[in-house]
Amino acid sequence: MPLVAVVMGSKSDTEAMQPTLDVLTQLGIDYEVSVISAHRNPEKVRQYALATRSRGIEVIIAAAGGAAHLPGVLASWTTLPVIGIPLATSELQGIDALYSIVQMPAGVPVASVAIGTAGAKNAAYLAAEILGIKYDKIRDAYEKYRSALQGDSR
Ligand code: RP5
Repeated sequence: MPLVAVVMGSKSDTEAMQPTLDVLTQLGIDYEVSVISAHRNPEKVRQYALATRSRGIEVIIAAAGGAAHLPGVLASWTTLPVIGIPLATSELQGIDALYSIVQMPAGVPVASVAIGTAGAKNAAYLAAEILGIKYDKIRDAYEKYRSALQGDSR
């Protein structure tokens, strides 16, 4: 059963999101992937978000470019943690998405990671940290990864 819901605003976001999926796979975290546009299909976003917890989802990773309202709208319909990834898909190269995601009004938080590949990977690592509180296997896998970083002399 998937623990992480990965949601993106457009099919065109797929390539940018691959690093997230790769890291989740490497850490042995089950996930599902959905493409739902917050502006083209807001009702679907609502229904999807409302059903996540009862389906066993524990963390939502939501990626969008441009005005990037998807993470915030998902967060408005659930109290599960939402991690937003600002994508560099517009003329503003993700600065717009970053500001949108990071500037949520008080009370409805969205955790924002960086623009680009580092952010896409970190969303998965952050999800692992959250899930690692409850799941020893995920914590072990993530801690192994972190230990390996110490020998990385780049
Ligand atoms: C956002 O706008 C999507 O996340 C994507 O990054 C960007 C362009 O997507 P389209 O709606 O043009 O497919 O909503």
